[in-house]
Amino acid sequence: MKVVDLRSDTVTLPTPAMREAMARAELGDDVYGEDPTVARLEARVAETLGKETALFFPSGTMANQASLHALTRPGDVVAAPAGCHLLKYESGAAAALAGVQIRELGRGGRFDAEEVRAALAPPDPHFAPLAAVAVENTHNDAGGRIFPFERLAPLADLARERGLRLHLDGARLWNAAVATGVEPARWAAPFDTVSVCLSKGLGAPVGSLVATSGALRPRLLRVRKMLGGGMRQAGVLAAAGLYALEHHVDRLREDHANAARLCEGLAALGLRVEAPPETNIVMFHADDAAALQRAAWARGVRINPPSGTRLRAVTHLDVDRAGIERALETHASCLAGSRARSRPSPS
Ligand code: TLP
Repeated sequence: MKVVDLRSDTVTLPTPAMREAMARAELGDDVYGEDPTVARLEARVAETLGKETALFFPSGTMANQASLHALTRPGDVVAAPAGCHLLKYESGAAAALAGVQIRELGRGGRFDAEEVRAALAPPDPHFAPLAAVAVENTHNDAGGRIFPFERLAPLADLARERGLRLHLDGARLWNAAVATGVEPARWAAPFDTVSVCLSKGLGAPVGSLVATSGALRPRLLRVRKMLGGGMRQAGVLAAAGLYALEHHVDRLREDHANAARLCEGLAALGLRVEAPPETNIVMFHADDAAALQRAAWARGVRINPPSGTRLRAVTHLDVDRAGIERALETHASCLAGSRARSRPSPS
């Protein structure tokens, strides 16, 4: 039985053509700056995001944390959307490594310049200064929600006025770009650092980049080395990323269509879906979420382990429309089974 794995878009396996590109990659030692394939990937991502340079990292977490490190000093405050990956899913790294405090703003992945202004501390030694603002686009915990494009210009104005640095966690920026038709470079423009992932919807096995200015590159390079992220013949991985950028960006719209179908089907089964997905993540609720997740798993359909009644399903390259239909049939039969069991037996 083929497993339908909807836990995350991180679970994709490299396709045969991607493996082929990896096998053929020209290599060198990237800590010496000598891997030509890494150099090509960095140049390609810098150009796509409209930045002077980009730096290859082993993970999105390291890319985010190195960016925070480069933009702040210990004791600073970073404003970021409530439920942001930086705070919720990076194991306390912002506090432990950059030594910053994260102040959560807004709801559902969104906030605006006025909320940032209200978070500015008066120039008084009692208060930690707000040094940077982070946006997450798309926002994972808010169900792949897209940050409103029109809120970026006021944020950039405020950042200029108050000397704030701006970081974008763009792990799924490609999804936002495909869903809105707004080019990645336009999304990236106001930010000092932009982290993007190759190992989510794009289907590469490993890899993230931080796109930034030439001035910030040496600092990021040093932090990457401190964190143990200097990789040697990393061109083998960069080749997968180059392949993914060439072949797997436009198809993200299929994942978005599959997420919409999944949402509609789950709602038809009587499950509460939080909102119609804007990209590839569906957040939904079941009374006994843990039991539903376990029962579906036993039938070969995997969704993320629940938090309370909340469940997450993410569509991606390795699940086609037939897989989505199977996930829906499986959920229907699991729910029918649990309803039958909870019916009082005739005495
Ligand atoms: N997200 C993972 C888990 O860590 C929750 C997932 O399955 O969605 N930024 C965002 C917005 C992310 O969603 C993730 C991964 C990262 C950064 C970190 O990327 P990695 O896993 O490469 O460290």
